[in-house]
Amino acid sequence: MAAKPKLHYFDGRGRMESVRWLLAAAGVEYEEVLFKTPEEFENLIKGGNLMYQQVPMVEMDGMYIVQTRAILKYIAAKYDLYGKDLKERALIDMYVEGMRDLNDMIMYFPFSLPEEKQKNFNYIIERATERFFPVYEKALKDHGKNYLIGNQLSWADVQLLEVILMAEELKSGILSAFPKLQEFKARVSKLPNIQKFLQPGSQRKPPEDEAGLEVVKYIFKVDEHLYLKHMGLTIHK
Ligand code: GSN
Repeated sequence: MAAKPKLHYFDGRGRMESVRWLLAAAGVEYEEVLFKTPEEFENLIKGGNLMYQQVPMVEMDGMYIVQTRAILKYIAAKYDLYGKDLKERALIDMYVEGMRDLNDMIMYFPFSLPEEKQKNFNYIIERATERFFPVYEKALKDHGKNYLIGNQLSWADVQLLEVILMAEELKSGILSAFPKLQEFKARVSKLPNIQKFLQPGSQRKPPEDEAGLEVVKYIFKVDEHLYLKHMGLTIHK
Protein backbone atom coordinates (compact mmCIF):
# COMPACT_ATOMS: atom_id res chain seq x y z
CA MET A 1 0.00 0.00 0.00
CA ALA A 2 1.30 3.44 -0.91
CA ALA A 3 2.42 5.60 2.01
CA LYS A 4 0.00 8.22 3.22
CA PRO A 5 0.67 11.77 2.01
CA LYS A 6 2.60 13.71 4.63
CA LEU A 7 1.67 17.36 5.09
CA HIS A 8 4.35 19.73 6.40
CA TYR A 9 3.01 22.98 7.86
CA PHE A 10 2.29 24.84 11.08
CA ASP A 11 -0.63 23.87 13.29
CA GLY A 12 -3.23 26.10 11.69
CA ARG A 13 -5.32 26.53 8.58
CA GLY A 14 -3.30 28.94 6.47
CA ARG A 15 -2.72 27.84 2.91
CA MET A 16 -2.66 24.16 3.83
CA GLU A 17 -6.31 24.00 4.84
CA SER A 18 -7.54 23.69 1.24
CA VAL A 19 -5.15 20.75 0.81
CA ARG A 20 -6.64 19.10 3.90
CA TRP A 21 -10.14 19.68 2.50
CA LEU A 22 -9.33 18.22 -0.90
CA LEU A 23 -7.66 15.11 0.48
CA ALA A 24 -10.53 14.60 2.91
CA ALA A 25 -13.11 15.00 0.13
CA ALA A 26 -11.22 12.43 -1.93
CA GLY A 27 -11.29 10.05 1.04
CA VAL A 28 -7.48 10.02 1.33
CA GLU A 29 -5.91 9.56 4.74
CA TYR A 30 -2.91 11.73 5.45
CA GLU A 31 -0.34 12.43 8.14
CA GLU A 32 0.72 15.83 9.36
CA VAL A 33 4.09 17.06 10.55
CA LEU A 34 3.33 20.35 12.26
CA PHE A 35 6.14 22.67 13.30
CA LYS A 36 5.71 25.06 16.20
CA THR A 37 8.85 27.20 16.30
CA PRO A 38 11.10 29.11 13.87
CA GLU A 39 13.83 26.56 14.67
CA GLU A 40 11.65 23.64 13.60
CA PHE A 41 10.78 25.48 10.39
CA GLU A 42 14.49 26.23 9.88
CA ASN A 43 15.28 22.52 10.27
CA LEU A 44 12.68 21.65 7.66
CA ILE A 45 14.33 24.13 5.28
CA LYS A 46 17.74 22.62 6.05
CA GLY A 47 16.34 19.22 5.06
CA GLY A 48 16.55 20.56 1.51
CA ASN A 49 13.10 19.50 0.31
CA LEU A 50 11.40 22.91 0.19
CA MET A 51 12.00 24.20 -3.31
CA TYR A 52 11.45 27.83 -2.28
CA GLN A 53 12.14 27.50 1.46
CA GLN A 54 8.39 27.79 1.91
CA VAL A 55 5.49 25.67 3.03
CA PRO A 56 2.95 24.17 2.36
CA MET A 57 4.89 21.07 1.33
CA VAL A 58 3.33 17.68 0.76
CA GLU A 59 5.36 14.49 0.53
CA MET A 60 3.43 12.30 -1.81
CA ASP A 61 4.13 9.63 -4.42
CA GLY A 62 7.88 10.08 -4.06
CA MET A 63 7.71 13.86 -4.55
CA TYR A 64 8.10 16.86 -2.29
CA ILE A 65 5.37 19.04 -3.74
CA VAL A 66 5.33 22.76 -2.94
CA GLN A 67 3.24 25.72 -4.12
CA THR A 68 -0.34 25.44 -2.92
CA ARG A 69 -1.88 25.44 -6.38
CA ALA A 70 0.53 22.77 -7.65
CA ILE A 71 -0.36 20.58 -4.68
CA LEU A 72 -4.08 21.08 -5.17
CA LYS A 73 -3.94 20.43 -8.91
CA TYR A 74 -2.00 17.21 -8.42
CA ILE A 75 -4.52 15.93 -5.87
CA ALA A 76 -7.50 17.04 -7.96
CA ALA A 77 -6.16 15.31 -11.07
CA LYS A 78 -5.12 12.15 -9.23
CA TYR A 79 -8.48 11.66 -7.53
CA ASP A 80 -10.68 12.55 -10.49
CA LEU A 81 -11.83 15.89 -9.11
CA TYR A 82 -10.52 17.92 -12.05
CA GLY A 83 -13.15 17.56 -14.78
CA LYS A 84 -13.43 15.17 -17.69
CA ASP A 85 -11.70 17.27 -20.37
CA LEU A 86 -9.64 20.42 -20.89
CA LYS A 87 -12.69 22.66 -21.11
CA GLU A 88 -14.09 21.45 -17.81
CA ARG A 89 -10.64 21.87 -16.34
CA ALA A 90 -10.47 25.49 -17.52
CA LEU A 91 -13.86 26.17 -15.95
CA ILE A 92 -12.80 24.54 -12.69
CA ASP A 93 -9.66 26.72 -12.71
CA MET A 94 -11.76 29.85 -13.33
CA TYR A 95 -14.09 29.05 -10.44
CA VAL A 96 -11.33 27.96 -8.10
CA GLU A 97 -9.12 31.01 -8.75
CA GLY A 98 -11.99 33.33 -7.81
CA MET A 99 -12.67 31.29 -4.69
CA ARG A 100 -8.99 31.42 -3.79
CA ASP A 101 -8.96 35.20 -4.15
CA LEU A 102 -11.80 35.35 -1.65
CA ASN A 103 -10.20 32.66 0.52
CA ASP A 104 -6.93 34.67 0.65
CA MET A 105 -8.72 37.87 1.65
CA ILE A 106 -10.43 36.08 4.53
CA MET A 107 -7.22 34.25 5.48
CA TYR A 108 -5.27 37.53 5.76
CA PHE A 109 -8.06 39.47 7.43
CA PRO A 110 -6.89 38.72 11.01
CA PHE A 111 -3.58 40.40 10.11
CA SER A 112 -5.38 43.69 9.48
CA LEU A 113 -4.08 46.70 11.35
CA PRO A 114 -6.63 47.61 14.05
CA GLU A 115 -7.48 50.92 12.38
CA GLU A 116 -8.15 49.14 9.07
CA LYS A 117 -10.11 46.20 10.41
CA GLN A 118 -13.61 47.56 9.75
CA LYS A 119 -12.73 48.81 6.28
CA ASN A 120 -11.19 45.46 5.36
CA PHE A 121 -14.19 43.61 6.77
CA ASN A 122 -16.61 45.70 4.70
CA TYR A 123 -14.50 45.19 1.60
CA ILE A 124 -14.42 41.40 1.99
CA ILE A 125 -18.17 41.16 2.61
CA GLU A 126 -18.85 43.35 -0.41
CA ARG A 127 -16.56 41.28 -2.65
CA ALA A 128 -18.09 38.03 -1.40
CA THR A 129 -21.70 39.08 -1.91
CA GLU A 130 -21.38 41.27 -4.98
CA ARG A 131 -18.62 39.67 -6.97
CA PHE A 132 -17.92 36.06 -6.08
CA PHE A 133 -21.04 34.39 -4.63
CA PRO A 134 -23.32 35.66 -7.45
CA VAL A 135 -21.15 33.76 -9.95
CA TYR A 136 -21.59 30.41 -8.20
CA GLU A 137 -25.26 31.06 -7.42
CA LYS A 138 -25.93 31.71 -11.11
CA ALA A 139 -23.90 28.69 -12.24
CA LEU A 140 -25.91 26.37 -9.99
CA LYS A 141 -29.19 28.00 -11.01
CA ASP A 142 -28.49 27.98 -14.75
CA HIS A 143 -27.59 24.36 -15.15
CA GLY A 144 -29.81 23.07 -12.37
CA LYS A 145 -27.42 20.31 -11.30
CA ASN A 146 -26.09 19.45 -7.88
CA TYR A 147 -22.50 20.43 -8.61
CA LEU A 148 -20.79 23.33 -10.33
CA ILE A 149 -19.38 21.38 -13.26
CA GLY A 150 -21.00 18.46 -15.02
CA ASN A 151 -22.85 16.41 -12.49
CA GLN A 152 -20.14 15.14 -10.25
CA LEU A 153 -18.11 16.49 -7.38
CA SER A 154 -15.02 18.44 -8.42
CA TRP A 155 -12.28 20.48 -6.78
CA ALA A 156 -14.42 23.60 -7.41
CA ASP A 157 -17.24 22.23 -5.21
CA VAL A 158 -14.86 21.37 -2.40
CA GLN A 159 -13.23 24.80 -2.56
CA LEU A 160 -16.66 26.46 -2.69
CA LEU A 161 -17.87 24.76 0.47
CA GLU A 162 -14.63 25.65 2.26
CA VAL A 163 -14.89 29.33 1.34
CA ILE A 164 -18.61 29.49 2.13
CA LEU A 165 -17.90 28.24 5.66
CA MET A 166 -15.02 30.71 6.04
CA ALA A 167 -17.26 33.58 4.93
CA GLU A 168 -19.99 32.48 7.33
CA GLU A 169 -17.50 32.49 10.18
CA LEU A 170 -16.81 36.10 9.30
CA LYS A 171 -20.47 37.05 8.96
CA SER A 172 -23.23 34.59 9.74
CA GLY A 173 -26.15 34.92 7.37
CA ILE A 174 -23.88 35.99 4.52
CA LEU A 175 -25.67 33.44 2.29
CA SER A 176 -29.13 34.88 2.96
CA ALA A 177 -29.52 36.21 -0.60
CA PHE A 178 -28.15 33.02 -2.17
CA PRO A 179 -30.69 30.18 -1.99
CA LYS A 180 -28.82 27.92 -4.40
CA LEU A 181 -25.64 28.26 -2.35
CA GLN A 182 -27.57 27.43 0.81
CA GLU A 183 -28.89 24.24 -0.84
CA PHE A 184 -25.42 23.48 -2.17
CA LYS A 185 -23.90 23.85 1.28
CA ALA A 186 -26.46 21.53 2.87
CA ARG A 187 -26.08 18.93 0.10
CA VAL A 188 -22.30 18.84 -0.15
CA SER A 189 -21.87 18.88 3.63
CA LYS A 190 -23.72 15.56 3.70
CA LEU A 191 -21.37 13.70 1.35
CA PRO A 192 -19.87 11.02 3.59
CA ASN A 193 -16.19 12.05 3.30
CA ILE A 194 -17.02 15.70 3.80
CA GLN A 195 -19.45 15.03 6.63
CA LYS A 196 -16.67 13.14 8.37
CA PHE A 197 -14.24 16.04 7.88
CA LEU A 198 -16.78 18.50 9.30
CA GLN A 199 -17.20 16.52 12.48
CA PRO A 200 -15.30 17.46 15.64
CA GLY A 201 -12.08 15.50 16.05
CA SER A 202 -11.25 15.49 12.33
CA GLN A 203 -8.02 16.97 10.95
CA ARG A 204 -9.86 20.15 10.00
CA LYS A 205 -8.28 23.14 11.74
CA PRO A 206 -10.23 25.73 13.72
CA PRO A 207 -10.16 29.40 12.75
CA GLU A 208 -7.01 31.13 13.91
CA ASP A 209 -7.40 32.72 17.36
CA GLU A 210 -5.18 35.47 18.78
CA ALA A 211 -2.71 32.97 20.25
CA GLY A 212 -2.52 31.09 16.93
CA LEU A 213 -1.85 34.32 15.07
CA GLU A 214 1.01 35.15 17.40
CA VAL A 215 2.51 31.72 16.73
CA VAL A 216 2.33 32.32 12.97
CA LYS A 217 3.98 35.72 13.34
CA TYR A 218 6.65 34.17 15.58
CA ILE A 219 7.43 31.25 13.27
CA PHE A 220 7.59 33.29 10.08
CA LYS A 221 9.01 36.41 11.73
CA VAL A 222 6.24 38.41 10.19
CA ASP A 223 6.77 42.13 10.17
CA GLU A 224 3.19 43.38 10.30
CA HIS A 225 3.71 46.36 8.08
CA LEU A 226 5.70 44.51 5.47
CA TYR A 227 3.07 41.79 5.46
CA LEU A 228 0.25 44.23 5.03
CA LYS A 229 2.02 46.07 2.25
CA HIS A 230 1.96 42.83 0.27
CA MET A 231 -1.66 42.30 1.13
CA GLY A 232 -2.35 45.78 -0.15
CA LEU A 233 -2.60 44.04 -3.50
CA THR A 234 -5.82 42.37 -2.46
CA ILE A 235 -7.16 44.48 0.36
CA HIS A 236 -7.17 48.14 -0.52
CA LYS A 237 -9.51 51.08 -0.87
O1 GSN B 1 1.09 29.25 -2.50
C1 GSN B 1 2.23 28.97 -2.10
O2 GSN B 1 2.49 27.87 -1.60
C2 GSN B 1 3.33 30.00 -2.25
N1 GSN B 1 3.06 30.82 -3.40
C3 GSN B 1 3.45 30.86 -1.05
C4 GSN B 1 3.85 30.09 0.18
C5 GSN B 1 4.12 30.93 1.40
O3 GSN B 1 4.07 32.14 1.37
N2 GSN B 1 4.37 30.26 2.55
C6 GSN B 1 4.70 30.90 3.78
C7 GSN B 1 3.98 30.30 4.93
S1 GSN B 1 2.33 29.92 4.63
N3 GSN B 1 1.53 31.33 4.62
O4 GSN B 1 1.34 32.21 4.07
C8 GSN B 1 6.17 30.68 4.02
O5 GSN B 1 6.65 29.56 3.94
N4 GSN B 1 6.89 31.75 4.32
C9 GSN B 1 8.30 31.70 4.62
C10 GSN B 1 9.10 32.41 3.57
O6 GSN B 1 10.32 32.49 3.76
O7 GSN B 1 8.54 32.86 2.56
